[in-house]
Amino acid sequence: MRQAGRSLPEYRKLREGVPMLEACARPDMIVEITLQPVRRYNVDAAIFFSDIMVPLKAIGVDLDIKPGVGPVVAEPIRDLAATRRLRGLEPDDVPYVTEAIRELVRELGSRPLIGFAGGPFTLASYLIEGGPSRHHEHTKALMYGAPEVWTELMRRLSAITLEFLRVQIAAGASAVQLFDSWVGALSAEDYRANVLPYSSWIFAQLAEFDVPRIHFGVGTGELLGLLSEAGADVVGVDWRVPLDQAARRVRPHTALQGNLDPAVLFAPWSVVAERTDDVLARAKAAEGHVFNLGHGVLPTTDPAVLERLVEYVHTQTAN
Ligand code: 1CP
Repeated sequence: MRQAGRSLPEYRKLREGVPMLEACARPDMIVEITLQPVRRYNVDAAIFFSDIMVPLKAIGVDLDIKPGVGPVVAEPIRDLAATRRLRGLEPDDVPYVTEAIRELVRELGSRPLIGFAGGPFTLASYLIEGGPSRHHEHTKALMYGAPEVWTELMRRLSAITLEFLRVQIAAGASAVQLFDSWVGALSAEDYRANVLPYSSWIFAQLAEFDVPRIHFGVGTGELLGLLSEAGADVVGVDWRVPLDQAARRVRPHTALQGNLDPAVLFAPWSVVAERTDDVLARAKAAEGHVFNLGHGVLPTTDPAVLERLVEYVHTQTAN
């Protein structure tokens, strides 16, 4: 999840004076930051250090990732002309991704590396709104009011996302996650009509590779069935829906990922342990489970608690 390493002092030290997007374009930094949480927490998989905005920056979109804010786009995209200026992504646009992943695969040995990309709705929201948004009002205005622009934007973003994932798979990533983080802002009907066709296309194109595909969004209790219908092997669940209920909402043979509330890590350890037991117990109803938080690690989380959590999950799940 985003910011897994940000709670670490060694991460903050390494990032001192290096802007986020610069760190994402330097293979040495990508490798080191990806490995930091693996070393510290002994997690079973590494998540590639990058950001969902990296491929958009790589094709020339004028954007920055501002500390304490997130992605900010200089000229929001709201018409057909601006949409048509979004060109396709080529592997040569992101040579640092290929280089870093090859090196990481060597360093990680048998431990899997999870690659990722942003989902089309979430990327569209940043481009249309110009930055993080609570209500996604400009995005919805365009989706409802200018369907030809929406379609063109979703097509182009889906192609960019697919290529970004392909580059990561080609370099050796062993699983991929599509973060359509903000689709929970949509009703099931709007999701089905305006986003599902594009996510389905991305997952269908990925089927030719032998890598598990994970699909995640926040606040998607009402959309879990559709997120699995898009073609994912694993659906990520935030903390709002218990995993036994989530298991009934996804298609058969779909595994679940999640779903401890990241804020629970601030409660006394007895509560963390109890909630973790509850997640693990409910996950038995699912056809496969990847233990995780329900969203990103909060930056002020105590690394010692995360360390203890990973150890606890390992003990509780050891046969
Ligand atoms: O810890 C890691 O190494 C994980 C790598 C990672 C991932 C998987 C980062 C680094 N970003 C992401 C994905 C990402 N980026 C998502 C999808 C996952 C999620 O829902 O959390 C999203 C929505 C973004 C966009 C983004 N980038 C935001 C959110 C802004 C908002 O709208 O609320 C923010 C704050 C960023 C910056 C960012 N990306 C990653 C880090 C470590 C940071 C913090 C920047 C910094 O430390 O300077």
